[in-house]
Amino acid sequence: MRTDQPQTIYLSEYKVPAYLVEQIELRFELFEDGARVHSTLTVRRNPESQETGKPLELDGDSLKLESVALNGETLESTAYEDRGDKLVVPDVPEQFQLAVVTWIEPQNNTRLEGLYKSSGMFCTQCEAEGFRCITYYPDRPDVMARFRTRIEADKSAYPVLLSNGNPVEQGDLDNGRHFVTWEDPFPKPSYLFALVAGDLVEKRDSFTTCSGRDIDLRMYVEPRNSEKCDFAMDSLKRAMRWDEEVYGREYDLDIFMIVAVDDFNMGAMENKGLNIFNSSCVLASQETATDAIFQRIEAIVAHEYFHNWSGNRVTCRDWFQLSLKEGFTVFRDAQFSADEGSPTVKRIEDATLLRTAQFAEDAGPMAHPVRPASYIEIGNFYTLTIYEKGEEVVRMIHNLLGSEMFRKGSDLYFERHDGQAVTTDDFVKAMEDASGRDLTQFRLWYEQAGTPVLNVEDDFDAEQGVYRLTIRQTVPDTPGQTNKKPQHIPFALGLLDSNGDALPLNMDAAETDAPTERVLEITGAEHRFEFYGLDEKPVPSLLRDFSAPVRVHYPWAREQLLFLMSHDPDGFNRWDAGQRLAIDVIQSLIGHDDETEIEPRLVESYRGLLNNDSLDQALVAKMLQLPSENYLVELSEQADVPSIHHARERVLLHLANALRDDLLACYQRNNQAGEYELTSDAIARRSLKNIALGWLLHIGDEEALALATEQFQNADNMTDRLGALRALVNSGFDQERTEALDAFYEQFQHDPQVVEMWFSVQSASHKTGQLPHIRHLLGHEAFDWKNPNKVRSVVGAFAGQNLPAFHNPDGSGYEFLAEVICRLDDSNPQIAARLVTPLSRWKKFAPTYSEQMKKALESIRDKEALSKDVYEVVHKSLA
Ligand code: 0A1
Ligand code: ZN
Repeated sequence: MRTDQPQTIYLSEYKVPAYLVEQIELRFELFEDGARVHSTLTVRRNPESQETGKPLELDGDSLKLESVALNGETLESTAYEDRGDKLVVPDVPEQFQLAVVTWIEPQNNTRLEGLYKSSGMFCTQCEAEGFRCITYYPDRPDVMARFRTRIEADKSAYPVLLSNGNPVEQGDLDNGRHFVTWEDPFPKPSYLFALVAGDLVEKRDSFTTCSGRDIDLRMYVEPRNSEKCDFAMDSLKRAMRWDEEVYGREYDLDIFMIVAVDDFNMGAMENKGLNIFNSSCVLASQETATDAIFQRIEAIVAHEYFHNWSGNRVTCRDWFQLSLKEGFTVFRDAQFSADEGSPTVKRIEDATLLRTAQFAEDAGPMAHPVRPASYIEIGNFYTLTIYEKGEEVVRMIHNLLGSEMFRKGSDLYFERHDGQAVTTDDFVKAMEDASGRDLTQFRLWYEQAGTPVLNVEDDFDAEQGVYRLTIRQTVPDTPGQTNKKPQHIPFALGLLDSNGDALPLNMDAAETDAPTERVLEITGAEHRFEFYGLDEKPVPSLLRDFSAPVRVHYPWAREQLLFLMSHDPDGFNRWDAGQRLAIDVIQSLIGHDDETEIEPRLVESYRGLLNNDSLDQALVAKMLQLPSENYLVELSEQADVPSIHHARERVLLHLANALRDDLLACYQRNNQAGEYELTSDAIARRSLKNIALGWLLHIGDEEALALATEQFQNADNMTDRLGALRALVNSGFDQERTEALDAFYEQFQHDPQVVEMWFSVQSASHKTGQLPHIRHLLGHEAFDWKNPNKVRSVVGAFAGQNLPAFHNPDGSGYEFLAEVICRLDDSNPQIAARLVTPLSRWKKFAPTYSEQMKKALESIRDKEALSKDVYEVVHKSLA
C-alpha cells in the first residue's frame, strides 16, 4: 500500500514561470550501457514573474546528475540541491548560462517516457513530462526555447541520427562513431523535443507548398517495413494540401519527417518536424492492413501534421489546456477524413465512440471537464473527454458560427497567438472577436463535466396547425461538481410529414419561405419552440448530425423510428433511428424468456436495408451493425452483462436466420473480383460482405463456411482475410477455426502488426476469449509484456471488448486484470493506469459484479509502491 499521498496540481495555482530559457544546446553521447546528456541553457528571469529572487528550479525524473556549471564555472555540490525530482540552484543572476550533465539508461527505460530503446533504436517520447527524464529542465509548455541538438553514436549501429528542425553539421568521430547536429529555428516547449538514432531505411518524397517552397518529406522505418510506407506518405501530402486549402496553413520547415517505432505508449506524437508514430498507426500494405487501419493511419498522419499549427506554432500554456490543441486538432482531422471519405459514416463512427466510451467516462469516477481544474498525473488526462468531447466543443462553435466565421476565427487565433502558449479561453475569445458572437455561456462546456441530458416533449394543436417542442436540459452531478448551470446547445432539427417530405420550419406565424432544417439554440433549463402552418403532427428528426454531445430522450414510437430509418434526409439520424429501434428491441428482451417475440418489423427493416442499393452502401453497412454490448451497458442502470449478451445474441441469431437468403445474396453481390481499391464504395462493399459472412457463420451455415474458407485462403487483402478469420473464430466450426488461426499465424508471424490483430481477434471473441486461453496467449512466443501494443491486443481486447468473459460471475476476469495491472505498474505505469478503466466503472454493474470489481480495485490499491498514475485512477474509482 502506498502510504504517501501524491500531490494534486490545481489550475487555480498557475503561475507564470520565474525563469525563461532562450536557447538550449544539447549534446547526446549514446552508448549501449547508457547515454550522457550535456545540456546548456541560456536563461533569464521572466520580467512578468512576481517571484523575484526565487531560486532556479528545474524538473528531473530518474536522472543521475554528473555536474552543474554556472556561467562556465563548475559548481560545488553545496551550491545546488539535487532533490531527485528537482534541481534547485539558489543563487543565480538575471541572465546566465547553466550547463548540466546527466547520465541516463535508455536501455532500461520500460516506461517509454523520455529517451528509450525500441527494437534496437533510440527514440523519445516527451509529452507530457518526459523531457525531465532526459535532463533537468523547466519542463512545462509555457517555457519555449530554441533547440540545438548534437547526437553522437556508433556509426554502423546507428547510421541515422535525427532531431527537430534542420541538419546543420555532421561528421565522423573516433572509434567508429559519428555525429549530426540539428537546429530548430522555432522556439518550442520541451514536450515537442524528439531524437531518433537507429539503422533505418529512408523513404523520400516532396511537397510544394502554396507559396512554392519545396519540402523534403522523409519516412524512416526498419528495413523490413520499407514496403509499408506509401499510404502514410500519400496521406501526409493530402493532409498538407488540405490544411492549406481549408485553413490557409502552410508548412514552415524545409523537412518533415515521420519515424515508425514498435514500442510506443500512444498512437503518435507531433514533435516539431519529426513526428514519431506507433508502427501500428503508420505502416500499411494491402496484404497486411485492413480498411479500418488505412483509415486510422490517414486520420492520425493528418492529426499529427495538423498539430504543427494547432499545438506547435500555437501551444498550450499549461496541461489543463490540453484540449486547446487536442480538441481543435481532432476536429480538424475529422473534417479532413470526412472530406476524403463518407462524411456521414465518419460522423457515425465518431458519435459511436463518443456515446459508448466518452459518455461512460463522463458518468464515471474519472469524469472531468474539457478543461480540468486539477490532476495528480497528467498522463491520465489524455482522455476521450479531452480529445473527443473537446472536438465536439469545437464542432459546436463551428455549428453556431457557420464555416465562414469559424475560418475567420481560426485565422485570428493563429495570427494573434503565433509563437505563444495560450489557453482554451484565448481560443474562444478569438472566435468571439472574429464573429461578434457572445460565447460567455458557451464557455461552460469547458468548465462543467458530465453529459447534458435533453428531455424532449411535443404536442400538436390541430386546430391552430401548431407543433410545439418543449426541451428541458439538465447537467448531471459529477465528482466535485453539483448544481450545474444550463449550457448553450446547438440543436439541429427537421420535421417530416407523413410522406417523408421535409416541412418548412415556420417559427413565426407570418413567416414564408422558411428553411427545412434549423439549428435551434438551447440556453435555458427549459425551452419551448413552436412551428406554424402544419396540417398534421410531424415526425421530428432531433439533433441532426449529432449537433451536440448530449443525450436526447424522446418517447419514440417504433413506428416513428421505422419511418425515420427510411425517410430522414439526415443520414446520421437514419442510422440513429435504426440504432434506437434495435436498442429498444434488445432491451425489451432482457430478463424475458426465450419465447418472447422479437419485433417482426425489425427483421423487415433489415431486409429492406440488405436489398437497398439506392442508399449510400457505406451507410447501409453501418445501419446493419447492431449496437455494441458496451453501448448497451452504457445505457443501462445496473448492467447484467450475461443478460445483455444473451438478448443481443437472440436478436442477432433471429435476424441472421430470418434473412439467410438475403445475406447470402448480399455477400455474392458485393464479392466482386477486381483491383483492390480504397474508395469509400469499395470499402463499403467489403464491409457489407464481411458483415453478411459473419452473420451467416454465426448461425452455422454450411454454404457460408465454404465461402469463408475460400475467402480466408485466397483474399488479396487483409480486410477480407481478417473478415473471414473473424467470422470463423466467432462461429461454432471448431476445427475450421483452429486451422484458420494456425494458418494465419504461420503466414504472418514475422509481422508484429498482423500478430497483434491475431491476438485481438481471439481475445475479443466470445468463442475463444475465455480466461484460460487469454493466459495461454500471454505465454505465447509472440507476446511481449514490454510492448504496449501486445498488451492492448490481448488484455485490452479481453477486458474492453469481450464483456461476457471479462464479467464472468466468478470474478476471475477482474482478478486477472488486477494481477496484470500490478505487474505492469512496475514497468509501464501509463499503460497500467489505462487498463484500470474497465474496473473503474464498477458502480455501473449489478451488485454481484460490482462487489467483485471493487475488490479487484482494492487489491490494486494495496500494492506496494504504486505509481501515481495507477494511484490516481484507483483512488478516484474507490472514492
Ligand atoms: N499528442 C499526441 C498524443 C500523445 C500524448 C501523450 C503521449 O505520451 C504520454 C504520447 C502521445 C497526439 O495527440 O497525437
Ligand atoms: Zn493530438
